[in-house]
Amino acid sequence: SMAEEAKKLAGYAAVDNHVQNNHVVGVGSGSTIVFAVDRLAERVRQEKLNIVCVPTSFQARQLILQHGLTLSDLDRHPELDVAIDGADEVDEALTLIKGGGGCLTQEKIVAGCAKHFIVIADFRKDSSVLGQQWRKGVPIEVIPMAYVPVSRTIAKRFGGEVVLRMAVSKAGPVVTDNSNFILDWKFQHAQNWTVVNTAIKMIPGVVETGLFVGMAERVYFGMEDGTVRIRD
Ligand code: DER
Repeated sequence: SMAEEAKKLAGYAAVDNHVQNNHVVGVGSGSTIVFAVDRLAERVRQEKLNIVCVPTSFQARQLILQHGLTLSDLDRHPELDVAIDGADEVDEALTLIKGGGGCLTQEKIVAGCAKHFIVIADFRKDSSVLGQQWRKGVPIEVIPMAYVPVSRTIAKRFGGEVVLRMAVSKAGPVVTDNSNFILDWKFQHAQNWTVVNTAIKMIPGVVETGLFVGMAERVYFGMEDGTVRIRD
């Protein structure tokens, strides 16, 4: 489909422009990153690159292993050369909503350990303000025993509606790679995301938010016309 082709364009551009020999590479989660990992494995084979990969989820770990790439971790490599990951939506200031796939916590940790955090996305994620196209709200990872008070506090302080993310192929709520729950905060209008992100993180029981503020260095958008648009 057009969106799949656009994901491939973005993934290839990011890997070709930012991964070099002897690099430690953070590998994101979701569907767009699959194209980036395909390209990474192709370049490793063709150019005999010596790189190691740090995953951001069980899914990313499987991708790394399935592609025969070298798996590593933050114990061995607490500082990465580059992290590449997708996003659910990007605004003009490069603030991201992430967590559509429920992997936001390890994604943010790995992104924060990288010298360069590079985002790859198809044209559907390219917004001027958050909420314009992504309608599922901001994912927030919470400690399970606290999800009700955290939900109430967010709704009371910031408005909108907060919903516990329920699993599709499992009875009950989604359980993250870190054994936590996910809340989706359907905000009503754009906010000062720096202030809101900090305020939500301070609520006891909140593990992490899907608001990536001031973290992305550059975003590669694959476009409908086969071009790649760069925002940085
Ligand atoms: O859940 C996540 O954080 C993913 O990285 C998401 O932001 C992008 O997933 P996609 O590439 O499948 O749209």
